[in-house]
Amino acid sequence: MIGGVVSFIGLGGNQGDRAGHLQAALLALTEHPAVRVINVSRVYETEFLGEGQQDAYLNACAEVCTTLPPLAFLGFLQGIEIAEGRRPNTHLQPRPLDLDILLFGGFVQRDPGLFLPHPRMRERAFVLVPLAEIAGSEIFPDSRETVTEACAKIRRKDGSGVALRPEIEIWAGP
Ligand code: PH2
Ligand code: MG
Ligand code: MG
Repeated sequence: MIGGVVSFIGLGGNQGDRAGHLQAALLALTEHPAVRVINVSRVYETEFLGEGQQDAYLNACAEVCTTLPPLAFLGFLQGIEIAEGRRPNTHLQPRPLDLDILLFGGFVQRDPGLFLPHPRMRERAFVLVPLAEIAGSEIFPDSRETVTEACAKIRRKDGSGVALRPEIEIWAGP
């Protein structure tokens, strides 16, 4: 694959074999001819953030390069979620796998089908902590702050509930 856009995605899940679903997602990404996985963060166990109570998530982030346009890339990610057993419309419910496009090149768009950068990522330590590992100096195209700066802010407000799980290893394949 020549050319393409660098994108960062958030991986998460809180149902079933959580590490197995993250691993399956990375292998599916690796196998797509128009996607190259460049880097993967370590895995964190994170307290559920949202209304009510849910089991803890595993979260990680990956840097990929793709020649797919953003909506086609999103469709591909949604296919992986479904292959891993996710039912449709389970946004606020427990799910085996959630794949979110966080950043897609320098794209800034408010399309309801795909907001870029991801609209809630700057409030979420479970996104920013793993992302800062692999993309600390990346600049948000809309606010001009770096991922490391955003991460430091959120850690001051709410650094709790995000625990590195170094024994859980996921890899992007050959
Ligand atoms: N995703 C959500 C809502 N809450 N909490 C954690 N810890 N990790 C997530 O990935 C997550 C969440 C919506 O996508
Ligand atoms: Mg999500
Ligand atoms: Mg999602």
